[in-house]
Amino acid sequence: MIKIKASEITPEHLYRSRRRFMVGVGALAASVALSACGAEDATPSPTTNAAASGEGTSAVTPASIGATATQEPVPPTASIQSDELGDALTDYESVIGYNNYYEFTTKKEGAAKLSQNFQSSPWTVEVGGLVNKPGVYDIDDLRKKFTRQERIYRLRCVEAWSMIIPWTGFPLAELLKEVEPTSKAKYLRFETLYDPDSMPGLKNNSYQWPYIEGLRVDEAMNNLTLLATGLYGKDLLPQNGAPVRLVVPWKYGFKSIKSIVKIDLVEEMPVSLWMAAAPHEYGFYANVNPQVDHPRWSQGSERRIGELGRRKTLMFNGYAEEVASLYDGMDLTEYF
Ligand SMILES: Nc1nc2c(c(=O)[nH]1)N[C@H]1C(S)=C(S)[C@@H](COP(=O)(O)O)O[C@H]1N2
Ligand SMILES: [Mo]
Repeated sequence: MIKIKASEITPEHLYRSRRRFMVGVGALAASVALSACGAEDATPSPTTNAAASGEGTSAVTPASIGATATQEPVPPTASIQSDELGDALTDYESVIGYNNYYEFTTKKEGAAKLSQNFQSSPWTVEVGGLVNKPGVYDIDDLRKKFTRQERIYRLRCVEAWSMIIPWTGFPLAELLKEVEPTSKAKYLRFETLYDPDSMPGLKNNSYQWPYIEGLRVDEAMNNLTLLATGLYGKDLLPQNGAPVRLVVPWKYGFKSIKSIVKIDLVEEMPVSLWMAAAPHEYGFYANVNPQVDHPRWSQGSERRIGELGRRKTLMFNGYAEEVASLYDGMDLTEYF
């Protein structure tokens, strides 16, 4: 089937408008149906479906969000189906069916099935270290406390494939303001759940578990940096990092750590799982950069899931305007 570019069917002012903030009314069913329509034969087939989450898909009103806030705000109406550069959303089935989640498996089409009984509730996130107000947050309290927004972001995996995903979540900066990092805090260290009983991939001893990631405090404070609790207007499914994961759209996908149980403010640069596994291949920064190739492959282009052919990879994944100044004066070949 011939793919009609979203830019051809979406009014200029809509798809050109910068980031979209939404509060929670819209036509979920229409949006998902239309997106699924755009699915291509080349996309991998999912091994599970949304019904597995047990979440309803009915529209939520702003009032009901204020009341319980346990359900995701619904995604934008069917007229918004692209990111701010006009790229069409990746279809839902691919987003939930083609995943990297090594705690379950290294096979992208296997993560959905192997994680389908993963218990993401009850769940707490411990925030501590160099902060004035450490706390243990229940996931339901996080959802109530911080107004969730929709952010349509490009996800660029270091393996040179990419997707466009409509996340729901809140800026990490809001949580940081709450815990008040001290002046000594320079980095954040994130940790994924370590549960060998439910995560069969933890038997893979090529990696040092738990999965760890890190950000500099100023990167974490950037308005683009999101703690996501949903996508396509539904709660996250396990394979996408339920119940809460990081999304840092200008960095390679592996920085966007899933199923977070702990966030520590620290003085020293954390060593991530990938830095420990292959330090010459994966650095701390991992900013998307078409000029710095992976030792084993080019980062100059990427395969957008659902499309044939390749696209040019953009500096900072297209978010240079928002983030380039964070790295002023740094040699990005050295700090890769
Ligand atoms: N805990 C954990 N987080 C993780 C991973 C993982 O294996 N474990 N994979 C990363 C990689 S390599 C990518 S590309 C993204 C994929 O996110 P998605 O499956 O939701 O698209 O998650 C990242 N976060
Ligand atoms: Mo990735």
